[in-house]
Amino acid sequence: MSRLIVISNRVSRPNKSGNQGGLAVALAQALRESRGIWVGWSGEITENFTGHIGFSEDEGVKTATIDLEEQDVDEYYNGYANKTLWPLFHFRIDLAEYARDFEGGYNRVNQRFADTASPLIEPEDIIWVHDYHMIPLGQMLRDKGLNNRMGFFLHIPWPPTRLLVSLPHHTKLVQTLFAYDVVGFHTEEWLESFRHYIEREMGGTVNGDFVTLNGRTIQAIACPIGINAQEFSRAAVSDAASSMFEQVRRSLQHRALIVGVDRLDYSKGLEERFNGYARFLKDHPEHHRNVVLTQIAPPSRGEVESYQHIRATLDALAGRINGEYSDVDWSPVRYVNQGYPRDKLAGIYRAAQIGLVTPLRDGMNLVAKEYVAAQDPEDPGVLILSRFAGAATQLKDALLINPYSPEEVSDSITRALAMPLEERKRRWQSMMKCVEEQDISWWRQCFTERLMAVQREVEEKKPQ
Ligand code: ADQ
Repeated sequence: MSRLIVISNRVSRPNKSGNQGGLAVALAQALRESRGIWVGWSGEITENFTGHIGFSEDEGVKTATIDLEEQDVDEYYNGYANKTLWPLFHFRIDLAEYARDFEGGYNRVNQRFADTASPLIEPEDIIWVHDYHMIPLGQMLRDKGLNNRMGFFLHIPWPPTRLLVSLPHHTKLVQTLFAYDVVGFHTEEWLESFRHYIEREMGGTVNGDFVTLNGRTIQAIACPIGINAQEFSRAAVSDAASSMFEQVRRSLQHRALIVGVDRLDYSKGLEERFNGYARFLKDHPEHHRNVVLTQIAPPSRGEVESYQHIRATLDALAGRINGEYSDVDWSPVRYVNQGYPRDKLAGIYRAAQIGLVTPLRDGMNLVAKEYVAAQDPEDPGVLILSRFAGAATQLKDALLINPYSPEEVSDSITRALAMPLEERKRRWQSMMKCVEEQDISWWRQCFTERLMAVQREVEEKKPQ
């Protein structure tokens, strides 16, 4: 069996902290089941880049990390990745910043990762590169003479062609994806946008899963990421989860809990969620004192101005809603800026009658799946989900809404609060089936089996 080499921006250990992005959570689980190495940035800053590789092994996951210089982090991570690509790929060209330094830093750091990873890679290894931080890495590894099977997975949306063309040198960046053998997206919609760009903007051709550009053919596929559903369901009834469940329920004094859990990011539709909830309170005085919205939102990417801005906006909104509607013994919003360990988080999800997930764009959204997995089968809560999350293509029995509409958010809360047990169960069972069947192992196999097949085809041709 070939080793799996995973390369992604950050290498982190999900069990050690409660505050992890979905990619980190998913990859640790995937790597634990393989004998691979995870290569990435340590998260540390060094004064002068030396290329020194720090090796370690933790809970069966081998890691190889490098430290980056402050300028690298500014230009590559805060800059090109999070000020340019993230907003653009989430359809927010109004927030995207285009600076030559960012692009230079992005390429320089990707070259550093290529220099770090290449000596660790053996000919039979399968290389799996992750996300928008690392798009050109595959091409850089090829330039070093690596002939391995190589795949790339994009965890965020692929934007419509008309938006992507606003990126300076967009063709140059997209061209580098053709160094991989398989390129994966979460949904057909993102895949469709990619194909559209290749055909219309670059003059390439599409034939089923095969996409050809300048004589090079790759496979582009849709393969939705899942969670470790069994483990998460188990976590939801663990001691830690149960005591969290009790603590939350006690504090609610029989009020219904609506829960939101997101990194503090403008793509998650938090402002729209708060506005929708305010609309619900305005339209439904009969529900005052009966509900509480707990929004858990650990800050992320605080170096980036648009994130400071969303934080200030939400602070003000939470304060305004509470100021307007609170009574001496009831506040409609609990706004929490911290992360929780996964078992406690599972207990919070289980205590909530409604999971409110309203991203304006989201590659997939794992919170929606975690909420489903944490429910009590005998008394499940209702998932309200933005139709603009990749997860909406799978979780069709959620209450699917347009998060830009405060009325739809408000109406869906009213509907969820009144939903009969039988309907809740029916919807939950259908969603849970999907969450269990298309889980994290299914996702990994979906992608790596394609990658293995590429090698077989090459090998089969050799004897001729
Ligand atoms: P994210 O944008 O980080 O991931 P998401 O998929 O929702 O979004 O994953 C967030 C993860 O962080 C979840 O596992 C959640 O439990 C955890 N988390 C969030 N807040 C937390 C808190 N307060 N305490 C503890 N844990 C918390 C990116 C893409 C998504 C895609 C994933 C995976 O933006 O669209 O689903 O990658 O591909």
